[in-house]
Amino acid sequence: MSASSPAGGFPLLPPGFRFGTSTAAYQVEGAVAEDGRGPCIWDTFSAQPGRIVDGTTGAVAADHYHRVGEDVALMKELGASGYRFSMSWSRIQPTGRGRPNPAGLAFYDRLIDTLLGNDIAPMVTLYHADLPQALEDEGGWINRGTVDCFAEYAAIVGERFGDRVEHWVPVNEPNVHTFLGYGNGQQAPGRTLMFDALWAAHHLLLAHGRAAIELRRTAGSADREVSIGCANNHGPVWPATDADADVGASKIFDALWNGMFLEPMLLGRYPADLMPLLEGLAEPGDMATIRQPLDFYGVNYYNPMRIAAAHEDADLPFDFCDVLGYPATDRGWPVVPDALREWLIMFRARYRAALPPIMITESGAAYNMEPGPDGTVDDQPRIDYIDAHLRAVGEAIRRGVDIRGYYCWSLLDTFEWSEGLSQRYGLVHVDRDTQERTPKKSFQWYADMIAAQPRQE
Ligand code: BGP
Repeated sequence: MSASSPAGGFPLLPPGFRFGTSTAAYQVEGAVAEDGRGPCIWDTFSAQPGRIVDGTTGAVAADHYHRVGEDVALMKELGASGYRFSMSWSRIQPTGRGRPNPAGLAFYDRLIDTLLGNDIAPMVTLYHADLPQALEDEGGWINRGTVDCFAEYAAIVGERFGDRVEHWVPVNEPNVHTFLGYGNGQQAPGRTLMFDALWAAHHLLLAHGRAAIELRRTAGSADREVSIGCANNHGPVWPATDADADVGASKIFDALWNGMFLEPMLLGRYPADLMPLLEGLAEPGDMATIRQPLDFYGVNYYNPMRIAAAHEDADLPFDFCDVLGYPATDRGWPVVPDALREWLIMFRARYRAALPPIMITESGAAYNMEPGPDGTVDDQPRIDYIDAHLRAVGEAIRRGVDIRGYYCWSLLDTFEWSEGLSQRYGLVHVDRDTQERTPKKSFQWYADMIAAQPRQE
């Protein structure tokens, strides 16, 4: 099987650039009721009829919990030097507070040690959308007390794994979690608070800051490097037309989606345009807590968004429009690699001195090919997607943006949140019945591409 690169040759990135893959606990682990793990909001949400398009849950997902050895062997075969995964908070603290569960800690010991034994650097996300249900029952991220629990969890994890883990991400995509989890209810915990969800945004940002402090205290030491970043979902926001109303609506949406999360982390303040909406969220000292030194800035990029002004009686001031004129993934998202390049260049131009080196902490596409008669999975569109996005990253680097790595979403076909098992993002195909792993054509391409990179002197 030949894995061809569309533009001929492979995209080449600077020596030392890190290639990895990315997953999240609830999306791959399964084993939701094993070894003392407590329930999380996704267990509850996915069990409710009508929440998940195909009626599935993450109860088994990709069964990664039982297949760590096999999955790390696949990463090794890929030649990846990094793996970004998340820890399940409710595996470590079943109710989100108190004494840690030894079996939960032992699972991550095993995963981390297996990675290190194969020269793969772990990047650990502490929280990827899976709040312990017991904390949701007390108000979840709307409740400021959840932040204190998160700081305690971060200290447990930092103390236990800090001797082996260098790269840390406290919170994955606080914007997605706020707006889809607490704003419109499309994801767990399924609450529809509209603008009141902004409390969740503030508390997730505070959780990022408090955890960063705890990780530096527990995981870092005089003879130990610790590298703390973030993984924020970003994408350019385009106005649907150049009419003033659409341009205005797209600016508000851009501030909410992009600015509201990056400006507190980088500058210690919310975007001025949003201040009327955010009045009263921050207590004294909060913004300084949120603005912790970052060793890298993680960008999760999928696609640009197109926004129009909503009609007057709508709940929100903006409407989401299709981005037309581009190919789409099987998930329906437009494929626009140039938008990644442009966003990265704009990002650097706007925040220059405040911006640490960038990591692409997620990038990938859903294409749902199944194995053909000869058993191979021909997912050439995923190759084209990754190839083009890596070239976009390379061009941004040549234009002066400091980007150090790319973590493809995802290693495996995952439980894809409200899409359930219906969307496949993996470089490796997972049979939903047998859990058999079949590396796709894109896996071979990613491996060949990594092998073709210039070596560091
Ligand atoms: C990101 C999440 C991932 C993954 C990915 C694909 O927002 O961090 O967990 O789900 O999106 O998502 P989508 O299918 O919505 O593009």
